[in-house]
Amino acid sequence: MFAYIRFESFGVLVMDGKVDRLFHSNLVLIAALNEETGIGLTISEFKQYLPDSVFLVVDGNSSDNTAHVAASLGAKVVYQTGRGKGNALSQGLQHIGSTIDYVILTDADYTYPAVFVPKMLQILYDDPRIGMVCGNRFNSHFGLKGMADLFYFGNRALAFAHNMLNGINLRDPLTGLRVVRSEILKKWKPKSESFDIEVELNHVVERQGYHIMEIPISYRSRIGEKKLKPKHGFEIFRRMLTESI
Ligand SMILES: Nc1nc2c(ncn2[C@@H]2O[C@H](COP(=O)(O)OP(=O)(O)OP(=O)(O)O)[C@@H](O)[C@H]2O)c(=O)[nH]1
Ligand SMILES: [Mg+2]
Repeated sequence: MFAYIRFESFGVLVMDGKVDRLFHSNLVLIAALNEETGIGLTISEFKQYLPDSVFLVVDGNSSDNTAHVAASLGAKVVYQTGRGKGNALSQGLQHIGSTIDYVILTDADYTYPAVFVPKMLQILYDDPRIGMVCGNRFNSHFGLKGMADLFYFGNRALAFAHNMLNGINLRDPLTGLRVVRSEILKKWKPKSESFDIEVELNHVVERQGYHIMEIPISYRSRIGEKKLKPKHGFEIFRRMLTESI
């Protein structure tokens, strides 16, 4: 049935490279605004690798079928009361159940391949000093074809500013694929309402005394309309400044 089955010392079952829950439980948290074309592919793919996880979609009152598609695939859907990606994730954090050990953050646009998540979880199981594992899109292992030039250069400039201002040295500080210990998130009340949420999260993890680790990932072109606009770069930069004070 399975090509190989291996028991880790602390009770995690790895089957064909998929991490299955015995003693650990995961929540996949997705902010989604008008993502009816990407949300189904995203949830289906993550379910292949994390069959026992709880899926929570915070829908930004989409005018399309996003919520319906997510619910039809078994995700719990909550409707956002505010606006912005950060606001949506903040609302989602309030739904982390007491049994959840790890929270997986990803986008609803099918950009982040789920295949990397079991390895990211494994890193957290293995090293209690690491609080968050991030998927690094800017690496030599995988060609980065999924990002338009303007956003590539914007990302690189903001990564440089992040590392200079905040002393947190990350190749991809704005990545949307993250696996985080739930105890970190349960103590966090985000200030960020928008796309600055990732910058704030990097600081929260470090301030709580944990390290952040990055692993190389591949990145696909998004399905559906992009919500991030060049103007959001200023919000992200402002958050870097306020977090560095
Ligand atoms: N609930 C909610 N989700 C949002 C909002 N704005 C963006 N999102 C979601 O946040 C995620 C990230 O937005 P994206 O447009 O993918 O931004 P990005 O990942 O920086 O850019 P690309 O994926 O490269 O286009 C997506 O799943 C969006 O649907 C919002 O106001 N409310
Ligand atoms: Mg995206």
